[in-house]
Amino acid sequence: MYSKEFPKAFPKGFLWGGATAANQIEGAWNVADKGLTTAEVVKKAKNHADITLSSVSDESIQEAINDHSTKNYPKRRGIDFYDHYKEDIKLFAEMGFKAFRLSIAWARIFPQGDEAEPNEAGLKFYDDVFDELAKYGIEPVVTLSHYEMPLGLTLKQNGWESRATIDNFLRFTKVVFSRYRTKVKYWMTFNEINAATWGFVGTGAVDTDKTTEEQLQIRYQSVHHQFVASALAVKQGHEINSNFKIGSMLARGVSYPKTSNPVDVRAAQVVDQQNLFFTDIQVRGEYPEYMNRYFAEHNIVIEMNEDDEQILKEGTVDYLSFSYYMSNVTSASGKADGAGNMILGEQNPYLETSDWGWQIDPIGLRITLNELWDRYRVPLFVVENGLGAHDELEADGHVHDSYRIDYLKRHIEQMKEAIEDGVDLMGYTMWGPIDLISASTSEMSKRYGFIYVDQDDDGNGSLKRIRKDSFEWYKKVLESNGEDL
Ligand code: BGP
Repeated sequence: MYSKEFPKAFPKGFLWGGATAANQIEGAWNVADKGLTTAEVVKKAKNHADITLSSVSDESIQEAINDHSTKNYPKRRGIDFYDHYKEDIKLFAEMGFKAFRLSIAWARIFPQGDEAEPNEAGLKFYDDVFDELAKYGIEPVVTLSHYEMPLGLTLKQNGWESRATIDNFLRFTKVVFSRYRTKVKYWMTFNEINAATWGFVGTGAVDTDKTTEEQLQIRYQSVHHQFVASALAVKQGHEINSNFKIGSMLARGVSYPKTSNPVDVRAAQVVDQQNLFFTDIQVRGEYPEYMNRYFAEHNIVIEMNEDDEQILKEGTVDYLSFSYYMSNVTSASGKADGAGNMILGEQNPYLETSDWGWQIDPIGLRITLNELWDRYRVPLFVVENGLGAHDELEADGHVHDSYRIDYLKRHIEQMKEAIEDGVDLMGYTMWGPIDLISASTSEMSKRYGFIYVDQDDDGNGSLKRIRKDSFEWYKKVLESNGEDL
């Protein structure tokens, strides 16, 4: 007879909380000697169709450098977390956060990316933030590079296209690992590392004047440099503090075939492999075979140093974190035009969509968790998930966001199912606990938060923080460790 117990609840110490990124919340873009970042030269766009993530050119960067407005470049103002962090962290503590994911803006520490000495004022800011979190027993979960790098490195060496950027990054990581050695335990290297295949936002490399084939070459070469940098950072971090937990971060969505026709099933498998390629390297420590054929068929040649393969083997991550917003549908004949999604995929007739057309699929999260656990057998961490919506501040002074509660509740239920399936899940930091600037469109009106921020798309508003209905709901969820949904 075979009968074993299985977990029936979220584990003790589960890292409940919320996630943000420096360039979407901090503001203070030119304060305390901070340098300009790649995120701060990407213009405001009204919707996804308006932007392709590779749309930055040499000319538009020059234009951005000369234009000091935060109206055209909202990521320069964020929600002014820089001056509101105490108030914001207090609100997170009130909800009972166990963890808060944030990123360090590399350009606060090395303004141009390659100075001889780090910028003390930048380091001090994060000291203050971590100390404030510690007051409430909230664990910081730190992303070392979240969709940005010092613009100086783009201007000088086209970002991650250059191998030299690995050394720049490792000097930055050494400084922050050492400085925050006792304040931060959980780290991750690159946010949504697969974003490198979308262009500038991930690579910091300008490639708009290139052919599609040349772009692929630049993007895969850039991400190879990130793989090496990530692996070396994992090793470096463990040498500085062997208790550090350093993870990878992937934008993940399960890929469904449009029909049971094997050609569709195969097409979905290819999309999946293109996605899992990144974690295959960061978790398993080597390039997967299926990419050799892909590279050959697209004339991509990855330049590697002799010891790169060894570095990748030795620098595998402690845990795998990922963002989950949606699933994808793929067919052999269809057009992956992004109809139902952020970047790719076709519409799924069984799913509802968000105000921005992202397909809502809680069961897909359970499937994803099971798949990732089966494939990798390392602890998993959901570090982004949430609903971007148009919220209304109503006459009674409140935001009644029952749709957000519904979205999060259904995803948390499926996480619990996955835990009962046997998945080792460390935590859940939903995306944007406080309203922030959208990564893709730079809108303020695409809101994810439990906390409303009084600011419009042009930057008008008092920046006042207001608790939404979901605030009280999440508090209850955390108090009950995920039991009371
Ligand atoms: C992820 C990014 C985040 C983020 C989120 C929501 O891809 O890691 O930075 O913002 O998506 O996307 P958006 O802001 O475009 O709604």
